[in-house]
Amino acid sequence: MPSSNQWVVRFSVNADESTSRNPSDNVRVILGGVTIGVYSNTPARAGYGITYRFGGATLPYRFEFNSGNATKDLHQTVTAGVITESLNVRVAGTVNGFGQPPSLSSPSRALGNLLLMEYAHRRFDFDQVPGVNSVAGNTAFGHTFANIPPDVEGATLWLKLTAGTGTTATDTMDILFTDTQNSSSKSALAWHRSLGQSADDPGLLKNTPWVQGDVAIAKLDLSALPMSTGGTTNLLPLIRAKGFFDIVIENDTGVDYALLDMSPKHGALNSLEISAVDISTEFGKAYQLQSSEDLTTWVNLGDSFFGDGERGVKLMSTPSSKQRFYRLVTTNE
Ligand SMILES: [Ca+2]
Ligand SMILES: [Ca+2]
Repeated sequence: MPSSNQWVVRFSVNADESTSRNPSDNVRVILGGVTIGVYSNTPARAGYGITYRFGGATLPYRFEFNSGNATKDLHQTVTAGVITESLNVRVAGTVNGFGQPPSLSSPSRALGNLLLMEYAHRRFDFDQVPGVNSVAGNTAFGHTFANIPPDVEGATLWLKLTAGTGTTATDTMDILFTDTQNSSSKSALAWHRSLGQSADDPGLLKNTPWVQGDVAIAKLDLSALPMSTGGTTNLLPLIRAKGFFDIVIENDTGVDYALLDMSPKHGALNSLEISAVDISTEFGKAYQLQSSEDLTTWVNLGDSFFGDGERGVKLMSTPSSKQRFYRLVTTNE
């Protein structure tokens, strides 16, 4: 892979759709030397979609197929891993579970003015939890993501939040577009939610009140932000037009980090696609591996081969990230 900072790999582990599905079968997925999950051949679901983010130039990967019934059938499959460059990830603060010392947030000048004039009159930084370690309560956190490209196609905002010691049940999150015209007015406000359930909001993070010690990760699609009244709102047109947006959390809730993931740049040069299927064969029989996108039309994958009586894993490159099914047929019965 080209040397790059941020990559996203997406792939799926699919269940065995043959008659011999065994719930004790599983696939252990190891990426970069770390087990990221063990995915069971659960009858209740067809598969698992997995997204994993990593940095650096290479990603060692290993799939361990574990089966309780090593018959000649297909077991689970790992299909169509797609790796895309995700250069447009910005992390504000540090992803460290509210580690100390605090990371500085950087509200724009206009947002800084607004925080002082219309919010809590004092602001706090990442990793500062109101009421904890001498951080004052009834204060506000603000950060501005600036210099957003005008052609951004999608944006997901991740925030890790924890409730401090004050009256957190009234705590809120706002997204604003505070510029010089709006620097002393909440007319810049574009979206507003209560973190937990409140009188006029079912709760962004919880459907019960947000209370001291609660920790949650908010994952917010900025093209479909959930509103308290139901439905969603799309802030992307405004984000494209303004080139920035502001986040405000108030007033007794701390923020570990804010991560903005703009649409990954998809491109053939920067993608790598792999599939792995788990097969078992009987000695001396001829087999042909086939794949299908619709379970109706099947095409041969590679040449037919003779079974050796062992279980094994076949790796192959695949032409697209579409859902794909696999089967193993015998050709000399
Ligand atoms: Ca409060
Ligand atoms: Ca942090």
